[in-house]
Amino acid sequence: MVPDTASGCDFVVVANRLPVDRDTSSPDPQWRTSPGGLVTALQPVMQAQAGAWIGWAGTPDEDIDPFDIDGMHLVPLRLSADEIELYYEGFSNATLWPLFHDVIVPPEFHRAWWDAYIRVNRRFAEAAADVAARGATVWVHDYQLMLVPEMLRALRPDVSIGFFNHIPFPPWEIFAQLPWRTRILRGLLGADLIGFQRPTDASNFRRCVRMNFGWTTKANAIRVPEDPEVGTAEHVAEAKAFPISIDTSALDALSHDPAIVARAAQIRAELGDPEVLILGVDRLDYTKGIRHRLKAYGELLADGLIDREKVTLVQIATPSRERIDQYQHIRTEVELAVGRINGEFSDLGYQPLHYFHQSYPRDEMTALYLAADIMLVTSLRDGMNLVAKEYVACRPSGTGVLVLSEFTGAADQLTQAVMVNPHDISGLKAGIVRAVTMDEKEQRRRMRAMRRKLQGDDVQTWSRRFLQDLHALDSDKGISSWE
Ligand code: ADQ
Repeated sequence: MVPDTASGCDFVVVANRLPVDRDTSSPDPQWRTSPGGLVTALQPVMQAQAGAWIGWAGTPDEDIDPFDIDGMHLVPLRLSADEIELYYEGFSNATLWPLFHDVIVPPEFHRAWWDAYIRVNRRFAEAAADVAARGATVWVHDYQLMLVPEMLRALRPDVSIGFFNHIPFPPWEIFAQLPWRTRILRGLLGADLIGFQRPTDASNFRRCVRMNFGWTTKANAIRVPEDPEVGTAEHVAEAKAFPISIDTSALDALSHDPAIVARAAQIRAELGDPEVLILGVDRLDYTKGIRHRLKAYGELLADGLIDREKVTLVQIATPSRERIDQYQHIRTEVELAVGRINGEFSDLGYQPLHYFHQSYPRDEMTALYLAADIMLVTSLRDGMNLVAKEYVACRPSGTGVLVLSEFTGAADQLTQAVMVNPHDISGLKAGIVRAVTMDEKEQRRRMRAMRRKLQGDDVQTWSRRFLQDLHALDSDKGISSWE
C-alpha cells in the first residue's frame, strides 16, 4: 500500500541511505531495490502500513523527487559534496565509527565536521516531521543520525520514535573522549525506544547516561528531563538489546537452488578442488581483522601446520569508504599481505590465497558460502556481523565450521562456533587448525545447534519485536509509574 502522502505516512524509516541503487546499464537509468537486510525486514511493514523511507540516494548534489517503488514511498534528501565529506566521511566515519569500535584507529575530532553533522541531521529530522502522519511511528537508523530523535521530538511530540544502533556502543571510558558527548546522548534520548545489538551495548549506553548527567536509570528505563532550550518535554526512554539477524528462510531457499548448488561445485573445481576451502567475506574495513587473519594464515603455511597442497583461502573484501585515509591504508596493508603470502607459497599449479576486491550478487555469495568448508570471521569489534549468520543459514548439509571472533555481536548467539580472540595470533592459528581438523560428527553437532537458533531468530522477527516493544511503551505512563 503506497501512502496517501497528503495526510502523511503512518510508518517512517529514516536512514542515511535509501534502500535502492540506480541501474545505469540502460540509457534510461532505473531504480532497483538493493538487497540489504534492512529492506527485507522493513518492506513488509512499509507495504502494510503506508510507509515512507527517508534517505540519501547516493549521488552528491542531486535533487530527486519522492517516488514509489515496490510498495514503498521513498523520499530522497539532497546532500552536497561538501556535506558528504564533512558529515558522512568525516564525523560519521572518521569520528564516530572508530570511537565506537574500540578506537582501533584514532578518531578525529573536528568542529567543522560536527557542524555539518548537526546540519544534515536537522534536514533528516525536518523531512521526517513533514512526512509523518499524526501519531505515526518513526524508526531512525544508525550512527549517522544520532541527533534526529531529539530534533524530531521537538518538532513532532505526537509521533512515536524508535532508534536502532547497528554498531557497538562504547564504554564510558572511551565515549567520554567525544567533545560533543552530551549532545549525542541527548539526541538519542529523544527516542522512546533505543535499540542496540548486544545487552552490553545497551548497558554501556545507560552507564554513559548515568556518568554524563548523574541521572538514575531503572532496569532499561531512563527518565529524561525536559529540555526547554530544545523544546522537549520530560519522558521515559528505554534502552535495550534487539540483536539483528538475516532473512534465514530466503537464504535457506537459495542454498537449495540447483543452479546455485551447481555454481558452488564449479567454484571448488575452478579453485583446483582443494580438500579444505576457507572463506573470508568482509567490507574492507580495519574493524574486520583481515590483517590478523592473513597473518595467522601465512604463519600456518610457513609452519607447515596446515598442508599447503590441501588448503585454499578465498578472501573477499568489498570496496568500502574508499576516500577515507584509514581505508586506503588498510587496503594497501591487506594487498601487501596477500602479495607476500602468494609470492612465498604459490607454485605453478597452486595458489594458497585468492583475493577479490569486488561486490557480488546474492546468488554468488550463497554459492561461495555453500562451497566453503570453513568461514573465518575475525573482527576486532563488530556490532553483529551478518556474514557469520549467513554462512550458517547456507549450510543445509549440516557440515562446515564457523570460526568466530569473540568481539562480534554474533558471538552472543552462535555459541557453538570455534571462538577466537583475533588479537591472539597463536590462538587464532589454533582455532583455524581446530576447524581444519574437526571431524564431521562434531561439525554437524555444532552446525545443527546454530541453524536451529537462526530459524527462530530472523530479521523479520527482529523488526517485529522492536516495533511491538515501541508500540507497547507509553512514555506518559512511564513517568507516572517512575516513583
Ligand atoms: P557491516 O559492517 O557492513 O554492517 P555485516 O554485518 O557483516 O557488516 O554485513 C555485511 C553485509 O554485506 C552482509 O550481508 C554480506 O553478505 C554483504 N557483503 C559483504 N561483502 C560482500 C560482497 N563482496 N558482495 C556482496 N555482498 C557482500 C553493519 C555493522 C554490523 C551489523 C550490520 C547490521 O557493522 O556489525 O551486523 O550493520 O546491523
